Amino acid sequence: MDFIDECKIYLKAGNGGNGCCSFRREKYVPKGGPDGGDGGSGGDIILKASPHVHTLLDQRYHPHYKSERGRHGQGKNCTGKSGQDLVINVPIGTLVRDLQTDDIIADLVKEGQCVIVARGGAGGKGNARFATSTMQAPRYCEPGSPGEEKDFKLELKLLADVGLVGFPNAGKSTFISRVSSARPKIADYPFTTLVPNLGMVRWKDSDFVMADIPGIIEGAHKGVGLGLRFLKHIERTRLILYLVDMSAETQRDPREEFVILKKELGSYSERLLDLRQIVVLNKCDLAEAKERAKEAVAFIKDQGYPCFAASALTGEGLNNILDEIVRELNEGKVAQEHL
Ligand SMILES: Nc1nc2c(ncn2[C@@H]2O[C@H](COP(=O)(O)OP(=O)(O)OP(=O)(O)O)[C@@H](O)[C@H]2O)c(=O)[nH]1
Ligand SMILES: [Mg+2]
Repeated sequence: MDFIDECKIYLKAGNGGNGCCSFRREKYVPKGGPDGGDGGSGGDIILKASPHVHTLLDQRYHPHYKSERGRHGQGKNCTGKSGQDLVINVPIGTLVRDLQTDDIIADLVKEGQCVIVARGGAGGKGNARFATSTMQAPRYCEPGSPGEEKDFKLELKLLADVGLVGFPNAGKSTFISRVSSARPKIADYPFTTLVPNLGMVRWKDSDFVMADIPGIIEGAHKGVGLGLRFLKHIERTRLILYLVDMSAETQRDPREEFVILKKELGSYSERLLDLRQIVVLNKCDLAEAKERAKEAVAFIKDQGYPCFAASALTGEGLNNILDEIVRELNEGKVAQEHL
């Protein structure tokens, strides 16, 4: 399934129905009064955050939506039926922007959260409403008002607590599959992961959501590799977990790898570097990796980051990392409560 995280949509809410101009006509009632009913209102268009939708695929392929118009009023004081509202389900984490102004209209972050993005037009009044003591037989009625029509941009930013960041092939997908329910594709070549994966982690008494995103390489901020566009999916996380490949295969100095990752994140958004960050030196089941890890641990700890040598493949060292993640997430929560 394609993973679509941006799209444009055009919405047209239903027009209101027209009011009706009519007079009571009955045998033996020579001058029946006005009895034209009001038009019904047009349906609204509503965006709703649903846990059953995971991408903006539907909206990308069907970018036009219309809700039902209100029915016209009728004689005998019959009000027209209102048009039905149209509810469009979008993934949790969808940001709604006005396409013209780029203003944020809504950020749908909770299950079931709704926003009316286009209001249906009001129904017009029927002539019965215009009758007064001096004007007993009004021959006019109102047309319905038009429903709102607008273009929007939808942008999905996943909601996760922890984001995995690393070069391609560092073992991010292996890591998430080891600690969570996620089962992404894992393979021995770069750019195996092309779309983000979310995984639910249960560790001791805590639950949190982890996001695995495609790998990042030097120059990603200039579009090299898959670029940095997937970083938007970790913008809302509270903690970044860097995975650095310690195997000799990479032919890169792991310290340099870490510096490049940070630089790329910073060039996407300085704010990412304000998040809590933990570094995992991965593939330490390999003898050569263990050796290389010693120097790297010192270098990274010197810069003030918690750093762990581990193996996503064998599971070695993962318990300590999960403990640290939970500790940092809880500390973050406490800090927020005191703001
Ligand atoms: N020896 C060893 N191999 C590992 C470890 N973790 C991952 N690998 C291997 O490294 C390769 C890449 O793993 P992935 O989990 O697909 O890496 P990734 O970071 O998700 O890669 P991309 O999706 O391309 O960014 C696979 O062949 C894994 O089996 C580890 O701890 N030790
Ligand atoms: Mg992967």
